[in-house]
Amino acid sequence: MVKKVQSTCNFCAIDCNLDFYVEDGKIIKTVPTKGYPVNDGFSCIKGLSLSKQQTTVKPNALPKIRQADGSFKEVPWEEGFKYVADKLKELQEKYGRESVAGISTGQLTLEEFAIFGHVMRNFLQTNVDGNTRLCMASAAVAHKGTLGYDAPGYTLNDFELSDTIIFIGANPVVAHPIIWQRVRNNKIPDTKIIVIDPRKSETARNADYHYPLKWRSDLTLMYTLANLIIEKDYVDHDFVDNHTEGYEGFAEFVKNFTLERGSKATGLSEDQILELLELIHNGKAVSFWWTMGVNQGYEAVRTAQSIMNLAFLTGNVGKPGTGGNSITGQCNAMGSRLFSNTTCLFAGGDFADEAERKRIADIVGITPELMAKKPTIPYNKIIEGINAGEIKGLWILCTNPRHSWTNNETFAEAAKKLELFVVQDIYDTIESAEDCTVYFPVVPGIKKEGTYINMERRLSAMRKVLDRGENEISDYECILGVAKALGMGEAIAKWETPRQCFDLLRECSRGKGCDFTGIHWDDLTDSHGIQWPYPEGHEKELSDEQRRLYADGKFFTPSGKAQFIYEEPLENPIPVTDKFPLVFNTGRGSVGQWHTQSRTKEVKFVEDVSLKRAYLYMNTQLAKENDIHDMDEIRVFSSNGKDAIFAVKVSDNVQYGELYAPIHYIECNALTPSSYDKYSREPNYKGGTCRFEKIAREG
Ligand SMILES: Nc1nc2c(c(=O)[nH]1)N[C@H]1C(S)=C(S)[C@@H](COP(=O)(O)OP(=O)(O)OC[C@H]3O[C@@H](n4cnc5c(=O)[nH]c(N)nc54)[C@H](O)[C@@H]3O)O[C@H]1N2
Ligand SMILES: Nc1nc2c(c(=O)[nH]1)N[C@H]1C(S)=C(S)[C@@H](COP(=O)(O)OP(=O)(O)OC[C@H]3O[C@@H](n4cnc5c(=O)[nH]c(N)nc54)[C@H](O)[C@@H]3O)O[C@H]1N2
Ligand code: SF4
Ligand SMILES: [Mo]
Repeated sequence: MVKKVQSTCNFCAIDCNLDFYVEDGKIIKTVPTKGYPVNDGFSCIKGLSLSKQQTTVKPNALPKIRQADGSFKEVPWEEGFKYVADKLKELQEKYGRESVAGISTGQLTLEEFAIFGHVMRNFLQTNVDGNTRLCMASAAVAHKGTLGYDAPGYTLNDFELSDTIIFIGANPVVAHPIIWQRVRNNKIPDTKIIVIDPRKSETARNADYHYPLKWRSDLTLMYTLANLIIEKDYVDHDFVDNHTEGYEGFAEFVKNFTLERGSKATGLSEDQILELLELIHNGKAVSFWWTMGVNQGYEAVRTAQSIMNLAFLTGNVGKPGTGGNSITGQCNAMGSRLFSNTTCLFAGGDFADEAERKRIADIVGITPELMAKKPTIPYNKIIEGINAGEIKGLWILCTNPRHSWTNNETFAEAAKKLELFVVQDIYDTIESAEDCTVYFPVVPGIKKEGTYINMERRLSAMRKVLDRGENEISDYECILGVAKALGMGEAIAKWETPRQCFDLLRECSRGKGCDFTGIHWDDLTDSHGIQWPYPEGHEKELSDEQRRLYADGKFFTPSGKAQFIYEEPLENPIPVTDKFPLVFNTGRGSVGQWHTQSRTKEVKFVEDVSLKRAYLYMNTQLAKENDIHDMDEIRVFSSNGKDAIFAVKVSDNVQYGELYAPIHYIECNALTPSSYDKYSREPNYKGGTCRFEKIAREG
């Protein structure tokens, strides 16, 4: 008998739905779900190959504990839980509460990172940050300031309804193929696709206009455009007067951003900036979309806010095809921002708000004293804390920081210093597991269930496609096992299953921006997904399949108005110098490769076309001047003090002043800097500098 199970792809934040056909315990066919509002019968190669997870590389099903002689011993699950629970307690008793920490993720289910946040942040009263810090922290902080809540307002349909689509530091052709598909579905005559990216990315190559600005000059560009919009009176005064605050100060502030200054800072000609200005002015439905080219910078929060400012100025908010919009990275980064109990209480509340703490404590079944009292220390402080000998225990799940962390050798050093280092992953071959003291093997998404929230706030269901084998457990069960071994008792009594956990989170959302009290677990099975907000009692009026926020011009701030937030651009903390004359730009390399490649390595047709070694792109002219040919090797020296060897791909798609290294090779983050946005603490991943030496060819 063939059965069909609809589930959610757990790679990127589109959250495509797929129909898996299963026979005799095997997936025989995977078909993108027809009629699903997100991906309607399409998907990318990664979703189609989900059936490959753990087929060629599979850890044994039992946990492993490192022994005194360095070898691993497999133990029954109960013993693994007890070992980790005892060790966590022992370290806390010996070195203090915050001597243990966790690193969570935006790629697990809502329920999984919620229970992890509950155990670690509430019961153990310590720090847990997530890999979402590496990705969406800047957008989240920007949203909170400007909109009053971390609530991107758009729906994916807006790509089809916008006549002027502006991508800023975003490369959806590679990173979000379904977005590109939606752009191509756009039937509005003469739609303009505009890309602002120093690199002639795959998206820039397919766009109508490409503005190859200098790295990290976006903030000055946005302020210059704002100044011109105001000077020429292209302002939507009705929107600005009724729905925003801070316009006067902003208008005064941007006066200094003359066309001349903008041109000098960005390297774009004055004519190019004026052309862009007119494109924005002439568009009837203008949408701005930013991703990591903005979020991963040293003034990322302000840059993100400067993009939203342009949308407010021109009244491109809340209407079809408009918005200053943040594109999300990982499948459930949106969920983790609200439900990981790291930077805010469940559903977005403030740790300092006593009434809200009490409300949440009652729902999740603990006393308010056992609720986390403050936001976590950020990711970099966790790694620095380990290296300083203050943090002795670390538990990471569904992330591979030895590879993905910025200046990643600092993580390698840290890993060696830990007395307890738990790695919970679907592969024991990942770089981060090399120095772990405990390895928890868990099943991949196709064998579990839970809830995802995509970039347009849509909840969708992950449902069990394949049954589990002997001893195989999910992340949820694994964390629950440790929770029980810790003696959490009553404090974990309401958390027995993902379904129960979903009910708790649903109740936490009541009255908050993300209110989804109208959504029950079963509503999501075989569904079209449901966007938040979806409060109980309003189901009928909200039933349409594409909803955007802010159509009423109301924001989540106390005054209900959006805020103009702005600040003088900072000096670049890592300027190019004579010693390090090139920018070290980094990002995605291909549609088929996912981050640290642990998962996509299993996909044969991705492996077949991917280079097996680290490489980077170099401009043709620069290569010529240095007598470098395609696939020659160079040693790159970074201003972070490290060096690494790469093969060169010669290309005019990168500027003369940059090297572009795909992140899928561990060498890339050997060279990225320990530099962060000061508000979000997100790494300035794309802002390193370097020089290189050619390695002599043999023969
Ligand atoms: N195939 C694939 N898809 C993915 C992922 C993957 O690993 N593989 N990862 C997912 C995740 S988690 C994320 S966060 C997204 C990321 O999605 P994107 O942000 O679209 O991808 P990136 O390649 O990181 O960066 C986008 C662009 O930023 C540009 N950039 C660099 N510096 C600047 C600058 O100063 N200004 C401007 N304007 N642009 C700049 C880079 O040249 C690059 O083209 O992709 C998601 N999708
Ligand atoms: N230089 C540079 N560095 C970057 C970036 C950049 O643009 N430039 N981008 C940053 C961004 S945006 C991101 S999001 C990060 C991503 O960085 P990571 O999160 O470290 O990368 P992944 O390879 O996605 O790691 C996910 C891990 O989860 C495991 N896994 C998969 N499914 C499951 C599961 O169900 N349960 C468990 N427990 N494990 C599972 C996988 O095997 C893998 O080891 O990288 C960041 N690093
Ligand atoms: S990776 Fe993203 S675009 Fe590709 S199938 Fe999965 S959710 Fe869809
Ligand atoms: Mo990301």
